[in-house]
Amino acid sequence: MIQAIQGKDVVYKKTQAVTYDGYFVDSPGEYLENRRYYSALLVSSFRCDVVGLIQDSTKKNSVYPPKFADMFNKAVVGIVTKVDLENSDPEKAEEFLRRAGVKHILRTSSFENLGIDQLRGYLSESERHEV
Ligand SMILES: Nc1nc2c(ncn2[C@@H]2O[C@H](COP(=O)(O)OP(=O)(O)OP(=O)(O)O)[C@@H](O)[C@H]2O)c(=O)[nH]1
Ligand SMILES: [Mg+2]
Repeated sequence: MIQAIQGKDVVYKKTQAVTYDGYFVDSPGEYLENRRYYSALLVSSFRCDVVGLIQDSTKKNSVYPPKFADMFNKAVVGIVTKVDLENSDPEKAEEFLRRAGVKHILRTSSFENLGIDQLRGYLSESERHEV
């Protein structure tokens, strides 16, 4: 996703730790799976303008607990991914994100370049977004 937003070639690279790429801070998905790591996510987001919560639209479940978004006390955007796949269920993905307290949600595919311009546009206006 970060590669696609920056117009780079999309190549698979597992996020092993909290990393930086341009204006982006990336965190391993595992940090969401264990509540002990929530504090690491909070600290990592401290100087960010926007937090993006990613929801894979092919998944039957979600790692986000109710109102997870409120923890950050800043603008949060919900990013539904992999809408290019046949088994994609964007409605369900949006439901998970809304339950997590996300109000603004975009449907995307990094592979097919869907929703990426909209996401880039949202992020470039991020200073004007309300919490
Ligand atoms: N079909 C499809 N597959 C995608 C898309 N974006 C990513 N993938 C694939 O999904 C898998 C996981 O993608 P990542 O972007 O690494 O996911 P992540 O959430 O960063 O995962 P971690 O780094 O492990 O936390 C990889 O095999 C990607 O190639 C997409 O838009 N469409
Ligand atoms: Mg990653």
